[in-house]
Amino acid sequence: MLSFPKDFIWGVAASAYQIEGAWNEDGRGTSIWDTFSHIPGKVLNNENGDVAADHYHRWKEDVALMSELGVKAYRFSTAWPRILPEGVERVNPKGLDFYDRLVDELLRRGIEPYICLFHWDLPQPLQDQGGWTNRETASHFAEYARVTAERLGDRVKTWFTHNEPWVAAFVGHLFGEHAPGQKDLGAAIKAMHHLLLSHGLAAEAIRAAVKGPVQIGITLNLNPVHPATNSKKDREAAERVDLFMNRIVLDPLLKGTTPIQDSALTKILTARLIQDGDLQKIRQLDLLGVNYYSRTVMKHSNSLPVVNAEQVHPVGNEYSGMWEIYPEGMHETLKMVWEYHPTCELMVTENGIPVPDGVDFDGRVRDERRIRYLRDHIAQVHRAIEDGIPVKGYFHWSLLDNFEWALGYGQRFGLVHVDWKTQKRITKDSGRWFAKVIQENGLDISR
Ligand code: GCO
Repeated sequence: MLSFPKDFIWGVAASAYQIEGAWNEDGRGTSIWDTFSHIPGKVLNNENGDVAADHYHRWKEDVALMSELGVKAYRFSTAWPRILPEGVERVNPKGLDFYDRLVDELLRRGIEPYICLFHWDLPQPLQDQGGWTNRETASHFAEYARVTAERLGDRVKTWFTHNEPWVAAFVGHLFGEHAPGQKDLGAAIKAMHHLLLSHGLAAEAIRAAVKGPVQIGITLNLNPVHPATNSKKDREAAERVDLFMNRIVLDPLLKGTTPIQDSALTKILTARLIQDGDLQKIRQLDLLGVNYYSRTVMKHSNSLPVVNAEQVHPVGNEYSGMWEIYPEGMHETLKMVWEYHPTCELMVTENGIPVPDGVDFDGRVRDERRIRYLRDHIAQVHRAIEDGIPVKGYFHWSLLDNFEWALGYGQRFGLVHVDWKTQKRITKDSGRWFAKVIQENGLDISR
């Protein structure tokens, strides 16, 4: 049995746009993901989050499901457009009321609420003013943080400002595959900096709004970047990608520096972007959330500007619907971050696998692949703790099957199956398996 520390936190994670639905109900404003997903061709099968898992109406049933699993914590995001429909000024009371009821029900069930303020659903009116490429949005985010923390901060003690700001910046502004769907390196670099700056401004706003102790965190998509071969060209390509995927967020948050002024091109793009004092503001972190899914293997190529690298997919390994299965990368990532700059506690805030689960004749969902993925990755978390790395918790992605952004509903991540026609929930075998791990606070690797 691999036993975990007695205060280790076992949780599940989700995000507003991916599960809530009720996209235009009770005063919610439009987000950039409503706009983007309503444009034909942007999301597989033209699916969108209008209804999603209807969590906005089924939240009490979903909290009961968490309680049945024995989950100790729930990391969820609040929807900025539900709380401030125009992004600024006017507060929508029904939006705050929804999260107020959710927090109370979680606490009643003995489940600790962990709030993430931004999981990509920027209010459309702010996008109309330039969105994250506009420095003003960072200040508007701090105002949203203040309003939300003032209402919920008496009961919520851990606040993540952002979920994967790198994805919001680069997948949304350079690759164009996420909202707002831009394909502009300069826009992506501006968005990256303003997202990080907004983290610092929001940290100050939350500390001012919450009486008593509060933890400020951010969750980052981090993964080991390996060269396809041991050639100098491939090793240098991997180093460039590591800079643009991992160091571009870790340096500012953990060191108060930035690597994006190292290259001639980005030096031009960042001139006048990073103002005096910005990097000190960004460097405010009590807890770093690591979202780990897989590794990235890169070879030298001229296909991508600046990084001059191309991803390769090693043959012979197991793959899910979206990436390579690489459990040891969990340990490698946690070790990399801790050794990088050992300053703050770590949590695994997302880890999971998309599997096209089906319901068997007897009504069970026999998702053995997810159980194997969970077992192998949780064992790597245990290995990191054994190495003295302060990993304080593990949040599985996700409680429910949900809207997987540009891939729609085909990629199922839940411990609980959702029938998209009836909204019926069925706890999968992996859910019961995870419940046993929580109950035993340990992993029986023989199972
Ligand atoms: C992310 C996001 C989640 C995803 C999950 C599966 O990490 O991309 O935080 O919203 O749905 O990771 O891709």
